[in-house]
Amino acid sequence: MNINWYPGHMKKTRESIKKNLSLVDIVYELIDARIPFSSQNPVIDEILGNKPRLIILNKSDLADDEANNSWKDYFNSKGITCVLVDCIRNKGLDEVVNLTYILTEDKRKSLAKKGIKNRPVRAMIVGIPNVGKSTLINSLSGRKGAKVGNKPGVTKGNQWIRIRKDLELLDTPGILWPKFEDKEVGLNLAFTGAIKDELLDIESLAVKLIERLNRISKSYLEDRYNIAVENKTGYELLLEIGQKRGCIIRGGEVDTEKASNIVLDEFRKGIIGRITLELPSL
Ligand SMILES: Nc1nc2c(ncn2[C@@H]2O[C@H](COP(=O)(O)OP(=O)(O)OP(=O)(O)O)[C@@H](O)[C@H]2O)c(=O)[nH]1
Ligand SMILES: [Mg+2]
Repeated sequence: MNINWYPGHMKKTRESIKKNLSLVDIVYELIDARIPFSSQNPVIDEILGNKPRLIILNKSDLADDEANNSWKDYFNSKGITCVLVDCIRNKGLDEVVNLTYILTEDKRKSLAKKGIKNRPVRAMIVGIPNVGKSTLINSLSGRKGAKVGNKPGVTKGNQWIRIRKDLELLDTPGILWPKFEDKEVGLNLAFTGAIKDELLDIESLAVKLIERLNRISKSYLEDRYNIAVENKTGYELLLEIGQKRGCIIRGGEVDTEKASNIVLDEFRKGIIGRITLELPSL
C-alpha cells in the first residue's frame, strides 16, 4: 500500500524511536480523531512499553463532537489518558501541558529524591504520516520552525524545543508506519489523506467515500450537494455531484476525476461536515 514502508525501514524506525524514547519522560501519541483506530500504529503498545503516554486525538475540529467524546471515554476506560486537540486553532494545548505534568509526576518525584532539580520534563511526538506532528510541534512551541506540509512524508531531519520553562519537546517526531493489513483501514487512511493519492485510483476512492458517508448519514451529501441519495449507487452520485459542480468535459460528459477531487477535498477539509468514520466498540 505505502511503498515507503518496507520491513527494513520499519525495523530502523522502531530502533530510532526506541533510542529517542530513552531520552524522554512521556510520549505524545498523535492519532486522527476521524479514524482513531485506523491511524494508530499496529504495534504501538509494544514500541512504547510502559513509558508514560498521552494519546492526542488531533484534528478534532474535523471530527464529530459526540464521537470525539466516545473515543475519549474509550481510551480512558483502557487506562490511557486522552486529550482532544485542534492544532490549527490551538485548542486543547493547555490540557496537553497540564496532563504532561500529571503523567510524569512519579518521574519528577524520583528525580527530586536523587537530588536532581531543574531538569525539565521531556516529551516526544509519535504518529503516522500526515496526522499533524509538525503542526503540533509548531503550535506547542508557538513558532513556525518545524516544516509543515499537506502531503505525507514531509518531516526529515534533533533538537529540544522549549515549550514551558520546565517542559521540552524533541524537535523530531517519530514517524510510524500505518496499519497495512486491513482493507477498511487502508480506505480510511486514503479518505483522510494519510496515504498519497497517487498510489490510489481517485475515482474508486471517491465512490467508496460517497458510499461510506451515506452509510453514516444521508444528510451529509444531500445537504452539501443538494442531491437526493436514496437508491443511487456511489458512481451515480459522483456523476450528479459532477454535474452540480459543472465538472463537464467535451461532449457534455462528467469529468469524474474533477468531481472525485472535489468530494475528497471537501471531506478532508471538513466542508461536508464534522464526520468521524469509525467509532469505538466499547
Ligand atoms: N483541521 C485540522 N488540520 C490539521 C490539524 N493538525 C494538522 N492539520 C493539517 O494536517 C496536514 C498535515 O499536517 P503535518 O503537521 O504536516 O503532519 P505530519 O504528521 O507532520 O506529517 P508528516 O511530516 O508527513 O509525517 C496539514 O495540512 C495540517 O495543516 C488539526 O488539528 N486540524
Ligand atoms: Mg511533519
